[in-house]
Amino acid sequence: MSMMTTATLLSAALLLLVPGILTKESVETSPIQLMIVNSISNAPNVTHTTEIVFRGILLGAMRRLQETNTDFKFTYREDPNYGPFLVSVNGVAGDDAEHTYWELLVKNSNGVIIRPDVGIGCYIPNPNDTIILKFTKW
Ligand code: B12
Repeated sequence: MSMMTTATLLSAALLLLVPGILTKESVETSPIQLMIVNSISNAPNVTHTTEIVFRGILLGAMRRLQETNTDFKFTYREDPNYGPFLVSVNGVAGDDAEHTYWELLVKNSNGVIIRPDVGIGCYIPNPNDTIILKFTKW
């Protein structure tokens, strides 16, 4: 087979593959839980299920949940160095004067709770993680 024919065949094969890789239908999602805890008011915890794409960031899963569930709303502000800082969940906002904030914790599928060392824009949940957004004091 000539070099030319091989190159033509390869490009044809690529053209066939690329749309399959890029279409939205091929994006697989995994479930994660999002638990909202208010350790200050002691309001009952609320847990939602949402979806994460492969290696997707937590902020993406939170946006997906906000779009589909009217019981979940959040706001964030953009920090020049660290990116999105979670300011409020369902109207409850952290306040510097009162030393309150939304802490980000993660309970993995083995039940171990960690405190990620990055925020909602950088954290990449694992499938079946429970993300805990905990209103607390610093
Ligand atoms: C104090 C502090 C906090 C305080 C800030 C309160 C306040 N108003 O002062 C509180 C307790 C709220 C906090 C929270 C968190 N923090 Co903090 N925090 C710090 C710390 C120790 C000092 C920041 C500071 O005062 N700098 C000096 C001032 C003058 O500069 P500044 O730019 O104005 O500082 C602001 C930002 O740093 C911002 N900020 C603080 N933490 C975070 C985290 C994220 C993700 C963002 C976007 C912004 C942000 O708040 C500061 C005051 O407005 C730094 C570590 C360090 N030594 O720098 C970590 C640090 C910035 N925090 C960090 C983290 C991970 C968090 C949390 C995500 C922890 C968690 N798992 O919950 C949460 C944020 C959750 C959310 N709601 O989005 C990481 C960020 C790393 C990264 N690349 O994302 C750092 C670097 C520590 C670390 N683990 O390495 N934090």
